[in-house]
Amino acid sequence: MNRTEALKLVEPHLTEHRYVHTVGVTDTAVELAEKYGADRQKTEIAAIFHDYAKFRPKDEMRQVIIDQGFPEDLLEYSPELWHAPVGAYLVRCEIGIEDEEILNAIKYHTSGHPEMTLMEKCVFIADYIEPGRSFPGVDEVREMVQQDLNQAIALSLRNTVQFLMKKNQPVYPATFLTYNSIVKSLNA
Ligand code: DGI
Ligand code: FE
Ligand code: FE
Repeated sequence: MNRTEALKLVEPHLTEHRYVHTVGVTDTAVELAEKYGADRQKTEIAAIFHDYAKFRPKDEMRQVIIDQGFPEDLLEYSPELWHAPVGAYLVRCEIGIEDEEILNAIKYHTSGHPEMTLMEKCVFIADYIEPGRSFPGVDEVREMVQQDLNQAIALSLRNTVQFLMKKNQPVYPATFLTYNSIVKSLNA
């Protein structure tokens, strides 16, 4: 599947705004894959499908999480977290992508996880810094990603945790575990 074919498959599942975001994530992730040496084609496909399930009804996502045996603690946290694992599942069933690395990059694109591969990191941080994003702190992360991919991820996670805390929202434990793992590796 090439870029054009993949974009055609994802487009009907997204709003126009989210489609533009997806193209931004894809271009950014591919640039990072080339810079840091991740597989270009796989990174591109993962980025194109990363938000595939973003607009599925909550009830459908909840059911997939239960039926597929995904961690049920997800259901106690923001539904914003659900589209990542559910997306990986649906991309396998509906698009036929079987590559585990691609599916994992989709599955973990929101919280990350403590042992992210290079490709997962490229998709994760591209989602945060693509050109359409304009929240406080994003430029600092854009600059950092040119120097050090892990530092950039640590910064983005710090921002996300602070953002959630300021809004009095709970933080999903995997987000903390990802943050801890990256910060420990920086200090090692
Ligand atoms: O799907 P996108 O908007 O492109 O980006 P995303 O998949 O990173 O989702 C971001 C949303 O998820 C944002 O509303 C904050 C929320 N989120 C991210 N990490 C956590 C979280 N919500 C909770 N409750 N806990 C988290 O750890
Ligand atoms: Fe997302
Ligand atoms: Fe996204």
